[in-house]
Formats: sequence, structure tokens, C-alpha cells
Amino acid sequence: MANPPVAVELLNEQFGPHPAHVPPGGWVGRAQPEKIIKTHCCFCGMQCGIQLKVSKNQVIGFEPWEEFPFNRGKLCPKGVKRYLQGGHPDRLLTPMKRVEGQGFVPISWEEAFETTVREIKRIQAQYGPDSFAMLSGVSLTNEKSYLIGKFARLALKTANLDYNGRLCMVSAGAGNKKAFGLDRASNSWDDIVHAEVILLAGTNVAECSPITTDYIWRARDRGAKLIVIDPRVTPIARTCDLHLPVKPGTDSALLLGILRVLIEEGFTNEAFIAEHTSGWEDTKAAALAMSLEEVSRISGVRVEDIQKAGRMWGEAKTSFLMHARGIEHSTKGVDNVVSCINLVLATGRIGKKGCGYGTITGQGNGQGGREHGHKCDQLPGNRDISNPDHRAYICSVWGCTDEELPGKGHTAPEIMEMIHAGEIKGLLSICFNPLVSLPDSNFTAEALGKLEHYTAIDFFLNETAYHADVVMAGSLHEEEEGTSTSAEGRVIKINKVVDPPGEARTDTSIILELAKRLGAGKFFDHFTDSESIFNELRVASKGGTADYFGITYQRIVDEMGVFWPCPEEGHPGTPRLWEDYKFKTNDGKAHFNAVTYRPPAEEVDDEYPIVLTTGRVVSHYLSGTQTRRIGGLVDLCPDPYVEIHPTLAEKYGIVNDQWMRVESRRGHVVLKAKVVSTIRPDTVFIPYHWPGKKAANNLTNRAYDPVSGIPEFKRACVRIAPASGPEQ
Ligand SMILES: Nc1nc2c(c(=O)[nH]1)N[C@H]1C(S)=C(S)[C@@H](COP(=O)(O)OP(=O)(O)OC[C@H]3O[C@@H](n4cnc5c(=O)[nH]c(N)nc54)[C@H](O)[C@@H]3O)O[C@H]1N2
Ligand SMILES: Nc1nc2c(c(=O)[nH]1)N[C@H]1C(S)=C(S)[C@@H](COP(=O)(O)OP(=O)(O)OC[C@H]3O[C@@H](n4cnc5c(=O)[nH]c(N)nc54)[C@H](O)[C@@H]3O)O[C@H]1N2
Ligand code: SF4
Ligand SMILES: [Mo]
Repeated sequence: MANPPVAVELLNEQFGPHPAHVPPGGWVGRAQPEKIIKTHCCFCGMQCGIQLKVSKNQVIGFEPWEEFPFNRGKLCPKGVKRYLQGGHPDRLLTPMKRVEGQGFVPISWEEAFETTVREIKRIQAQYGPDSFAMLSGVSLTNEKSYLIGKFARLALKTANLDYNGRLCMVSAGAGNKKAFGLDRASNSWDDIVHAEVILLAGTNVAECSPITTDYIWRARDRGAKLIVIDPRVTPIARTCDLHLPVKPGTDSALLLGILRVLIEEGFTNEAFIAEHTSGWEDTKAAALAMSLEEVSRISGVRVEDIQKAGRMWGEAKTSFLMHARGIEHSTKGVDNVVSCINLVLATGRIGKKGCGYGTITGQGNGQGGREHGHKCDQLPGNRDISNPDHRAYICSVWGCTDEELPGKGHTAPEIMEMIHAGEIKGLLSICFNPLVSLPDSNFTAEALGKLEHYTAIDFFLNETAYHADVVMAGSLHEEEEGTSTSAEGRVIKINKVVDPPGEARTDTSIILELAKRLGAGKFFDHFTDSESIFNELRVASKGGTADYFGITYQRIVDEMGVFWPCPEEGHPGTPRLWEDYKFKTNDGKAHFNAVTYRPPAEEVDDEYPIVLTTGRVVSHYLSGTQTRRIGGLVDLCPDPYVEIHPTLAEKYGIVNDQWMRVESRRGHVVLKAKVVSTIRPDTVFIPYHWPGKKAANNLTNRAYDPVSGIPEFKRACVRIAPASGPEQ
């Protein structure tokens, strides 16, 4: 049998080979696959290696891929069940249109394309090119992200293209650019294992980046200390040395406090600061401007714990700091990110073995998808669409003039606000479910109702697509070849495993057909397959900070992934950044950024006295379109709930498993209480993977970070009350 698991080889090594080590029927279980293909999980930014088993153009199961170095065969519950999507009865097999009174009815591709293109032309002729917007997503490969960036600008001719990473990676991206001039985790995860202290800020790693837990445990086995900043005692926090139960939305104060301890107790690395950084004096002054008592009052963390954190971080020789959406989903998302980087730079622990820093990228291709130009202000290679030199280079690669290349457009939440205001009239979306994932769902629903035309491309009819006029049946992850870039910055190969079923088409062929019908064929006709798109992406990224030029499909396969930047084919790739301390900023130094504490957009008051924060559970993924269709995962967590501390529950007469109402200024939900002692008593938590009356985003606030534009998903103010039952 092809690809026997490595574990068997190890057994053989230990005990000698046995001819009957393959069980009857082989390793493949009951159904005999025709082939087993190595690829990667379609879900989170870990991008675990996996092998999919195929029979009769169906994915029928999986095997671990034990040689893939990142996860070495390990998978989380979502990875184990991912293969069940392809054969799901809800899978879209034809294009459809919405007919009043009948719902969605199947149509031909000709009608789907003809209607969409006619409406694009009509709306743009009437209201101007930017009145038709496009929204995209980073579950898509690098090739599709790149293609969509080019398509929106040169075929759709709109400035208004943005992506769902706006809800995810942009605070980290902006913070990384400010501090380092480049947006990627600074190290491969191997450096975690060698750190003496690990600080996790706002990340529930065991549920959301499960394989990262394995690296942390390996560090713990070597004696590493662990600090966790989270208003909840998450599964990883249950094992930590120091838990800092921060009040949602106040991390920048807490991080100032920790920096103050480093300064006052002599833990700063003055030689590194002098030689390799700029901006220290202002940053130091900002940290010393706030007393630890004040920090404690704002953040809800005890002074002695802030001191302990500073000492634990300060005393170590090696360290790794990681953060995720807990600190980034904030009106101070960028402030929080640079505050974390300030701790790393103050101690000079970067660019060396066991010394690292990184945001934990969320979506599958959340890293690559934020580099290749489907952000509203960006061109491939992480270039700036407003920079004349960057524009000139991309125009030369694309063969267009500067006049043909639109300028900076609006962010995804701004696009929704403009739809609501009647300024944007048409929408094309792919791989995005904003009705569930944007804050303030009632507002989003109102906006979608105002569109004159909406075409959605997806393989399931997600909740936003209910509002579409035309739905195009696109492709699943395993139905098209391409590349993706993991949280570590490792570019990996996604392999085609099966063809799209029925009349469904690959996403790429849909975009290319639209481009041709919009009269832009000359920019796209040379794309014959995914590899030809990747080869153009390599050239387009050349010389940018996210430089992929030296990466080829063959190298990715041979080397099991290549870390960017990789400027030449002979270049080995860059698992660890900054070993030479040459940063990509204007002065070549790493930048400190002084932060002054700002309060969150919403403060508690008598009317809305409780803080709400939102996030995830291990068994569901994002807006749930995919995982709410997989029985085994639904069983693990069938419905959302409200995590509430026993003290707060008692105050309101709420008991475990009882229905309760949670209401904000925007809307309400009625869900069951989950009374747990692992959350701050002034805070409640709701996972956000459900739509409609169960949606956490009925409650959240349309308040955004001024730099990154990310919504404040991690803090809203609510009131609560017991309820007699669910809402009908
Ligand atoms: N199972 C699962 N895994 C996923 C995903 C999924 O949907 N499901 N999605 C993927 C994606 S796209 C993303 S972005 C990542 C997200 O990964 P994470 O960021 O780890 O997940 P979240 O649950 O959004 O938030 C993390 C933690 O932030 C805490 N938190 C809330 N408010 C605050 C605050 O103000 N300060 C601090 N310090 N912490 C706070 C929450 O209690 C929570 O434990 O996960 C990826 N992996
Ligand atoms: N309250 C609250 N809201 C949040 C968050 C939170 O923590 N709290 N987290 C935010 C974050 S971090 C994120 S990343 C967003 C995510 O929000 P969304 O991006 O809206 O969520 P998804 O479920 O990924 O929706 C993507 C859609 O793309 C489809 N899709 C997936 N892969 C492909 C593909 O290859 N091709 C095509 N054509 N379609 C595909 C799926 O079927 C799904 O319908 O949610 C944000 N919203
Ligand atoms: S969801 Fe993430 S951690 Fe789980 S198997 Fe997939 S890539 Fe790996
Ligand atoms: Mo995300």
C-alpha cells in the first residue's frame, strides 16, 4: 500500500518488520481508494498536511501525513472531518437565481454569466465604476487571491475590492509593518520549542490553532514558563504559570504596565535598543507615564501579577510572544500589536534561536491572502496601491496603464456601510459570509436588502447568499490546485484531489470567464492553469516585501514548503527573519511605537452593565457554513451559548443550561447559559459561528480601529436577563 504511516516504520525499526503489518483491507479502512493524495487542511492557518483518499471522484476519507514537518500527522477535530463536505447534499451543483415566491432555481451557466455581466455593466454605466464592489476571502489560494486582485482592478474596473481578512489579520499586518516594515510571523514555529518563556496574548491556541499547542508543550517539557493574557481561563491557560485575566478591550494598558516593570527593574537590553531600534525614548516615556495602580484599575489585573509577568518575561534569556484576535479585534488593535512588539524589542529577543514573535494567522491562507493584492489598499508583493513606484511596477507586469489601474478603495465594513447608504449598488462576493461575520448583523441585513444586484460564488448557499440574485457554484479546496501560506510563512502546495461535481466549476474558471465577458480578456487569456497564475504572481511579488520570486511548485513539493521571502530560485527561503537585524523599515531599524491608552468604543453603564466578548470553539469554523454541515462537529457543539461566571449568574437568578437573553444597543439573542468559573465575573462570552437569531454579531458594535479598520468584535456592552425559552 502506498504511503504506509511512519509510525509503522518506527515499529518495524524497533521490533523488526513483520510481513503482516498491513491489516486486512490495507490501511485505508473499509472503502478501497483509487488514490491517496497529499494536500493540506482547508481550515485554519496551521495548514496541516493531510492525505485525502479518493474513490469515484469522491473524497472518501483521510490518512495522516506523518512526514509533513509542521504537524507530523496530527490533526484537530475539524481536520479529521473536513473530507465530509464534498459529498454533502447541500453542495451547490449548478448556478442558481432567486425568483420571487419560488426561492432559488437552477439556471444555465450562460444565464448566470449573462445576467451578472449585464448587471455589472448597467450599474457601472448608471452610477460609475466604483458603485460595483467585490468582496473576497482568504480560504482561497494565493493564485485565486492574486487573480481576484487583478480581476477587480482590470476587469471589474472598481477600486472597491476588499476581503474577509479585514475582520481578521489587518491589525497585525499594520502593526508588523509599523515595527518591522514587513508583515509575517518573525519565526517558524520551531523556535517556540527553544523559548524559556512564552507569552500568549488573546489567543485560545488549544481550540483555534491546535497544533501550536504541541509546540508549546514541547517547550514546557524543556522547562519553559507560560503567561496567558485572556479574560477567560482557556484550555491552554489552565496549564500556565501566570494567567492575567484582562478586562476585554484594555490590553494596551496592561502591556504598558509590563513594559514599565521591564524598565524599572532593569530588564531592558540597552545595547540592542541603541544599535537596532528607533523610537525608544518616546515609548519609554509613555510606559512610565502610567502607574501600575492605574494600569491595574483599567485592566482589572492585580499589580503583583503585572510585576510577576514583567519579571518572568524579563529574567528569561529566550522568549516567544504570540497573539491573535483577542487583542487584535479592537478599536486599538494596532496599538495592542505594537505594544506586544515593544516588549520583544525592549528585551532584544528576536532574530535568534528560541527568540521569536508572531501573530497567529487565523484563516487557512490568512498569510498569503494578505500579500497578493486583494486588500483595498494593496498590490501584489504587499505593495501599496497609492505608491507611484509600486503602481508602475505592477502596471509593467500586468501590461496596463496607470489610468487603467484604480486607486485605493474602501474596506469591507465600509463597503457594507456604503451599500446601506445607497452609494454602492452592486456586489460580487466569493468566499465571504458577511451577514454572519460582520458586526451588527441587523445593519448588514438591511444593507443587503438595498443592493440592485448581487452575485455570490460559493460551494454552499451561505446566509449572505440568500440575498443574492445569482449564485454561482464554485469549487472546494480539494477541487483545484494552488498554493497557500501557513501561519509560519511557509508556502505550501494544495493539490487537486477531485473534479468539481455536477455542473459546479472551479473558482478560477468562473473569474476568468467573467473577465473575458467584461472585455478584459487580454489581461487574462494567457492563464492556462494555476501554475501559470503562480508564475505571474512570482514576478509581480518580486522586489516587494512579500517576495515569492524564488518559489516554484517543484521546490514546494521537494522541500515540503518554502518560507518567504525567497527572492531567487537558489535562495533557501527564510524560516527565521531578522537574523541580520536589517529591518525593512525606512531607516533599517526596528521601530518602537509609543502607545497611550485609549478607552474602548463602548464603556459599561447602568443600562448595559456587562462586557460581552466573542470568539470560537474548537469544532466550528468561522461563520459555520462548512462545519455546521458536518454531523460529527455539530454533535460536539450543536448550539451557541453564553459563558457566564457563577457570581454574575447568581446575581441575575440564572442557572446552568437555562435560557437567557443578552441585549446590546444593536440587538439581542436568547441562548442557554453555560455557568463556568473560568471567565471574569464582569464579562460574558458567546461563540460566533451561528447565523440569524443565534448570531453573536446581533450584539456587536460597528466601531473600527482607525488604522487597520478591524471591527471591535472583542468588546460590546450588554444587559442580561433570564428567559423562559428560545425565540421562535
Ligand atoms: N476552531 C476554530 N479554529 C479557528 C477558527 C475557527 O473559527 N474555529 N478560525 C480561525 C481564524 S480565522 C482565526 S482569526 C483564529 C482566531 O484565533 P483566536 O484569536 O485564538 O480565537 P478567538 O476565540 O477569536 O479569541 C481568542 C481569545 O481572545 C480572548 N479575548 C477576548 N477578548 C479579549 C481581550 O480584550 N483581550 C485579550 N487579551 N483576550 C481577549 C477570548 O477569551 C479568546 O479566548 O482561529 C483560527 N482557527
Ligand atoms: N463576533 C465575531 N465576529 C467575527 C469574529 C469574531 O471573533 N467574533 N471573527 C472574525 C474573523 S477573525 C473572521 S476571519 C471572519 C470570517 O468570516 P467569513 O469569512 O465571512 O466566514 P467564512 O465562514 O469563512 O465564510 C466564507 C465563505 O466562503 C466559502 N468558502 C470557503 N472556501 C472557499 C473556496 O475555496 N471557494 C469558494 N468559492 N468559497 C469558499 C464558505 O463556504 C463560506 O460560505 O469572521 C469575523 N467575525
Ligand atoms: S483546522 Fe487547523 S489545526 Fe485543525 S487540522 Fe485543520 S489546519 Fe490543522
Ligand atoms: Mo480570522
